[in-house]
Amino acid sequence: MPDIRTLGEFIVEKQNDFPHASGELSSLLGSIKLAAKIVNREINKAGLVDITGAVGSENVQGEEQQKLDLYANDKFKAALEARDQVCGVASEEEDEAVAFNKELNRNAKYVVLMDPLDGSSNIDVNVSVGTIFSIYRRISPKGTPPTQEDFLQPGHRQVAAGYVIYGSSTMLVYTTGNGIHGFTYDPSLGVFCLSHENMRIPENGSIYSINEGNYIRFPEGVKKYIKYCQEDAPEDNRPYTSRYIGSLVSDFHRNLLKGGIYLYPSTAAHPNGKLRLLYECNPMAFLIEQAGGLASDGENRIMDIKPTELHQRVPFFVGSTKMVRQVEDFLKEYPEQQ
Ligand code: AHM
Ligand code: MG
Repeated sequence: MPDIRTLGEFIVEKQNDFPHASGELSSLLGSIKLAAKIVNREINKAGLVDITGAVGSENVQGEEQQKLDLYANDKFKAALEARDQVCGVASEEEDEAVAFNKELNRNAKYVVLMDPLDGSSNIDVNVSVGTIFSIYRRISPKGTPPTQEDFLQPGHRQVAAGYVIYGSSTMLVYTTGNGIHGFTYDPSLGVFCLSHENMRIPENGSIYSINEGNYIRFPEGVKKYIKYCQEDAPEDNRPYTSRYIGSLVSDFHRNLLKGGIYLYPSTAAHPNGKLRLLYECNPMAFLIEQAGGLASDGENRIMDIKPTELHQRVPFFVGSTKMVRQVEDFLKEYPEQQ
């Protein structure tokens, strides 16, 4: 028998590292694992059944929702509610945070923020998409419905975070603050198997990932950084390679393994950046820091930003430490005229 360690076993093993762990977080992660399998099954069928394509409604940010977005949202919500460890969720697909009403849920200590299917416009063209999640301990007292305060916590208070990448293989990557671990799904067994224990991002990399179509309206510092990436400087591995999938989880995952930087600065269409602080940037920031990298809004550490709104957007620069620092330096050197 090969020595397979499943995600379930690994979570329990790690739980034993915390002397007073009650198993609630393990059970919560178990519900994410279950929903991921269900969504994975549906994504694999995309194109076979009439489930892809826009459903015709728009979400709170005016973006067209895809059918699978809604499907993933429902499945993750249902799985989180069923295990009674979560009192409420906030989701990219929901205008307001959702409180779970069952008494057991009202007595639960965690809230979850998630983007159930990020990059979903890629599904119709068979490109990888992902689920992103972020877990906090609630601030409001148990037994009451969760409040805004529970959802608007800075990223450094996260208890756990992770993503599922539905790619050429499906993987679940998570952290509880003790390193970041990746599990590859074996569909024949129906289990996630430990494949990437304690991932570390190289301190420097040679991949930059940005939607260069928006170049004209990038801040001056970002334009200068892109030119720097393209310069011929073989001693520094430049010119760097440009790689952009347009699916945050996939771009992040590649750069994590190979070393690189993902950038989503302010643009004409998105003056505050496009990505959402609470359920896209913060979880990725927690993961990258656990892997030895950095996440910044160009000036501040992402996880130190005090959120003011559920669907707040921020400029996002994430990846290898040296590369993120370099962008920050360019932004400092070329400040925007107000
Ligand atoms: P979404 O949450 O509506 O799917 O948008 C987030 C996605 C990210 O996955 C991706 O990195 C980015 O939007 C791509 O944006 P753009 O098409 O503007 O380059
Ligand atoms: Mg998204």
